[in-house]
Amino acid sequence: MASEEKKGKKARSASAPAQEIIEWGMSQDIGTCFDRADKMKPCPIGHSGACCKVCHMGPCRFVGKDADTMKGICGATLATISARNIVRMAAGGTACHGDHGRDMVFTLLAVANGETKDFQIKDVRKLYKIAGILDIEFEGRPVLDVAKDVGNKLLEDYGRQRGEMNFIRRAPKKTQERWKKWGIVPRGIDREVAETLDRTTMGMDADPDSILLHGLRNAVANGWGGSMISTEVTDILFGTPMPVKAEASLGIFTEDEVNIVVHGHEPSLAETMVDVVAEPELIEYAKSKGAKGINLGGMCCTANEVLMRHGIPTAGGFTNQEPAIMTGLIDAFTVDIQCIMPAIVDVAKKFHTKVITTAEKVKIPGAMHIQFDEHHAKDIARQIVKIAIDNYPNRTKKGSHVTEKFPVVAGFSHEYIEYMQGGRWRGSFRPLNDAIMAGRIRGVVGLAGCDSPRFPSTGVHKFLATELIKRDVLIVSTGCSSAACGGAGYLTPEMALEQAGPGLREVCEAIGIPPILHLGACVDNTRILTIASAMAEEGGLSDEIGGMPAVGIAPEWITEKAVSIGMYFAVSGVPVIFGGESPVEASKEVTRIMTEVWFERFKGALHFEPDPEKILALALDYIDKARAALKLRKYEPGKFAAEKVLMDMAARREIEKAAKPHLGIY
Ligand code: NFS
Ligand code: SF4
Repeated sequence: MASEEKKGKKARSASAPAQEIIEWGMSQDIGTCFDRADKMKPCPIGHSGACCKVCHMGPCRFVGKDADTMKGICGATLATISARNIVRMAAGGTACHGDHGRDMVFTLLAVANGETKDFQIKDVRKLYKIAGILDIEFEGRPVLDVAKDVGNKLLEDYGRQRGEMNFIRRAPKKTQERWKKWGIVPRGIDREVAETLDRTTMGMDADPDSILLHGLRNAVANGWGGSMISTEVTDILFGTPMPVKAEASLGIFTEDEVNIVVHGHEPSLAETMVDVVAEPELIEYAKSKGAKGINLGGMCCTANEVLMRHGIPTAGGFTNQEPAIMTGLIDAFTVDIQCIMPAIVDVAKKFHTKVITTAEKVKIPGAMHIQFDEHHAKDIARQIVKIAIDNYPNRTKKGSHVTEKFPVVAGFSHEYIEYMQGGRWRGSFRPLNDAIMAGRIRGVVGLAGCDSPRFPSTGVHKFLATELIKRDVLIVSTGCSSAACGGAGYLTPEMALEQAGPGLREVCEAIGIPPILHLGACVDNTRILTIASAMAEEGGLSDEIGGMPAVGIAPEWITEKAVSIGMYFAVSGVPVIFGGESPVEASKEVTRIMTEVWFERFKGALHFEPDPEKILALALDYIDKARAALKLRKYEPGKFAAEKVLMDMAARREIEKAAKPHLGIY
């Protein structure tokens, strides 16, 4: 071990506050995922997709120079088992996002059926928009009746055995035709997940192309199913996001307030916490224990949900969860579902922090469990806040308290992006398309996915974010990538002035937006799908999602959800590049199918590329080739074609003044 590492100085995170806390932790012998990542080297056979363990004759390991020609005990080839492995990962991801969406629908139905008073329909316009897409009559009907029909219709997407999922119709016609041609329009979310597991067990589908095609069907069931349902129903219940100012970093916690973290993915409990921490009785109770007030902070995608809608500060993404507790300032660390490291309980034991699990399907030995129930949401949230307040006087051990934090602007929904390009009455995607056609904006990158302890975490996000905007690429970001960009100070409009290329800067200044638009949680990647569909419909670029000068990048991905997301973007027509080593590295055949064959069929692909410089080059190459294929002006920095002047804020306000008071943003 190098002496720097011994002293705990090895770069773990590209975020200075996180690095400071992690170093302090190492000096105190408090281990984190970073230390465990050093010790736990991945098995190279499984890591590269060359191990099959779907039956107990194995695991069969395809190693050595004849790996390409060897067979498992059942006769399966390396390509077969490698394809099976990756689509099984994608099935896990679709199940996660699907279940999350299902829970949101149950909450919507609880509201519609009058079973809870703790939630309402906050965005009726969005409800009507979705009702319209689902062919549900809404005019003149009671809102809750419409909500009930919407909820029940979306629930059908889970159990449908034959036919097509509802939101497939939102994709451009040409994109849908490609799915139909290859027989991969999903029927129901649960059915596609179950069939993935069925097809990939011993003695089932042995054709790698066929296995991977079903993997794509399973992925469509996520992107145009579970995740999209989650985004839309969450907007209906809690409001469609509009830009908000907030703060990011591990420096958001305060010494003189009760600090409560909401971590996970589902917004229901977190939304309720936002309400109850403002209740005067609870604030008084906090004061009675010596605190000045109550400070709520988010983590991972639950953070993104309440950041987008309420400006609740975010403490960051996946790798920040243990360091957050190491500040010594967290009185209650509340978790719901997904991406929760069981290790938080071990770190919490070294401080006074109470870890509280709240989901029936996520329990952690050593944590306190308080079951969330949407029928009694506020009572449960109050109970948790009281526990945190009671725990405030127990802070004894000093942690590593950092104070540096960064301003962020978040809250860019599909609807707001449309609105910002012309106001409520003239909103469209025309200005964005025009800016791309004119070469002001070279292309669009969706920067998404996790942050990983296997890199200096968040570092590749930061590198790509700055290098891309410098080259006039507009970034839309989600999930922990947004947390990484926020924690680096990149989510402000000023960033455009400082770092963006001349064309992108001009567009950002005219509209008043940052060059990196925070679109929300990982389920909100579906906002990118609907934005891309709207751009296709607007005209002037590609008439389908495929062929757009757009690329998806998940440079530090770690989860099965990320694999499912990567696949649904690929099959929707977006070339996707994942960082890190490839989980199908062992099979050239599977790698070829996922890049070349998928590109021929769907105009999308899923690459794995560990070198950040090469990720950047590959993304720009895809963008420039798409521009050339669309016969758009060749991108040259600082040189653009004349185009219609973008509507600025002042012009938009003029239109707004003339209009009726607006009920929503679309
Ligand atoms: Ni997405 Fe959000 Fe983060 Fe990765 Fe996990 S929190 S759902 S999976 S680690 S980006
Ligand atoms: Fe080996 Fe075939 Fe069993 Fe896989 S399914 S473990 S390749 S025998």
